[in-house]
Amino acid sequence: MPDDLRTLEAADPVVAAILAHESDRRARTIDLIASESEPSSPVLEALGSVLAAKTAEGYPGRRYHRGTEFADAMEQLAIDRAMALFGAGHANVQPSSGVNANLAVYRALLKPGETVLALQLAHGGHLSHGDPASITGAVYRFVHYGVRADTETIDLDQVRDLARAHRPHLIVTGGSSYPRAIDYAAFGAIAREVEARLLVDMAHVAGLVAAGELPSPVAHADAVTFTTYKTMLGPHGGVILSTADLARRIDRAIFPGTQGTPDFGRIAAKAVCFGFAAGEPFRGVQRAIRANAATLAAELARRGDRLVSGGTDNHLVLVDLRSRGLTGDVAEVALEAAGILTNRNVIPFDPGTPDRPSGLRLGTTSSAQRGMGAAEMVEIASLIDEVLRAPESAAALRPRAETMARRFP
Ligand code: DSN
Repeated sequence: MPDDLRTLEAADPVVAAILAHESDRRARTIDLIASESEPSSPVLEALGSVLAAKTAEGYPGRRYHRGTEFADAMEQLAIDRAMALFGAGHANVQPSSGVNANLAVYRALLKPGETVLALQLAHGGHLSHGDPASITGAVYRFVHYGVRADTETIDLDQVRDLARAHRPHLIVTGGSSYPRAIDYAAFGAIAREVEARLLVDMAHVAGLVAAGELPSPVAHADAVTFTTYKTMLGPHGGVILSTADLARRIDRAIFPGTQGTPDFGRIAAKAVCFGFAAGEPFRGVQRAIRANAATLAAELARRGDRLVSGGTDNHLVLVDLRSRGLTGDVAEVALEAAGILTNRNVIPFDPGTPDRPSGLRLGTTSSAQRGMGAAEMVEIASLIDEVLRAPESAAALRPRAETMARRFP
């Protein structure tokens, strides 16, 4: 390759320009998307490293291609770090996403058509927990539990009643928009009573669990899935933890069951992520994520917003916009015009639709990583309040958000 084509900027200035714009967009905006984090340089370096070019189906020591000694070393390192971090009997670090991780657990533990009991999407679950729009809902028979109407927290009595009535093969808990801590011990007891397996999807809260900020599900569940790009602060991708006796079934469900060759750049970046997650700086970020969420929730509530479940135990806040006469789609567009990124979200018992829901989901991972604290959460709550009072004038507030964002590069 000619020397002048060895850098991206020289080889493809169009792509380089889009990437430069994306970096600038991040620098100018305040990111409250609960499923995002800021990519660190070591994670990005590992992600785009030479290992990204390696093809090797199988597992360390059991590959279908040659030249795999360093791919093996990297995958084993990631596995060992993940097992140590969470105290798990087994880890599979190959899932390309959280959905793939869940799909593989279903494939490992269920036959098509078998019954699964899971948290419904609008009550905080996830599409891959048997939503009719997901392949998971087409292949398995899902029954859904929800939250109580009065507390908007998981109704454990309903979970127990449905488990006794339907005798599911698998019970699933966790999800994408549940702002409260989950009683994993209670789920473990219900699963044992009806002789079901238990899967905990901790995609959103894995970093808080790793840091000891939230209780761990590992001792109570047969399998635990999570993604590495939310509170874990790592690359896009998924992970499955399980008990040691399920190791072979889980591994075979990923390869050859549902995936081919893994992305070893991603596995290298996951190893970096797990290494970082074992240290004090990571725990400091996780404490800040929770503290920021608590402050943001309190400030919004003080300004009259109704929060689903009344607040938060984790990194996310779910705002019921009905008292403001708004829907989530209108709010997220107005907030983006003001330089604040969020996402519309269904809420429990939502009269709206996924495209026009009653809720707005906010998360504090990026803000904590960037060093924002209580004072910034007060200012952000004030900005959100002003935007939602007059969405049509949102763009006028953009300089305030941008000035704050630039103070925390
Ligand atoms: N599950 C989606 C979310 O929570 O936003 C993407 O990770």
